[in-house]
Amino acid sequence: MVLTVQITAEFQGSAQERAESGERFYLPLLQYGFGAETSERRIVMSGDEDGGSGDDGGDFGTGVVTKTRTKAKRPSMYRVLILNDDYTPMEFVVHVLERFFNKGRDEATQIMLHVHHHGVGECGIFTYEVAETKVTQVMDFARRHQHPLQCVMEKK
Ligand code: TYC
Repeated sequence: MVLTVQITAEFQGSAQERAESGERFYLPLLQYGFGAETSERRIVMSGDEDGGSGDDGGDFGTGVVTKTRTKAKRPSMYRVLILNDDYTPMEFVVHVLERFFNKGRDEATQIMLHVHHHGVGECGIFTYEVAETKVTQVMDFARRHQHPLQCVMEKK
């Protein structure tokens, strides 16, 4: 059976809002993705070309299909911070910043000195799972080396 699908389109919102929303509308064999010019409110399907005398028993197959909207949300971001203490060697902190946060020696040294003078400093900003992994890695590494270095995360 051949289905002719006619889309009656109407859309509210700017092109940017539409693109950012990740709007997608699926029909069998048809997909309207980002930036598509149409977003349906109502679908009219006219039935098989032979006028309805086929397998559908004369039903022309007119129907309304409801829309599936996929909202693409940006993930929340988390700051990973290290805290100052009186015992962890400066060189160890620089090494942590190089090893777990991919800092070069100069930037790692600047961050370490910032923490040393101000009490807290930012190692990087990550999604929840990545931030959690970094915190765990740093805390494990510090404990294994018997340093009291503390690493925490906070929502941005
Ligand atoms: N204050 C520590 C010292 O004087 C150095 C240090 C810097 C420790 C940064 C922790 O996150 C830290 N040895």
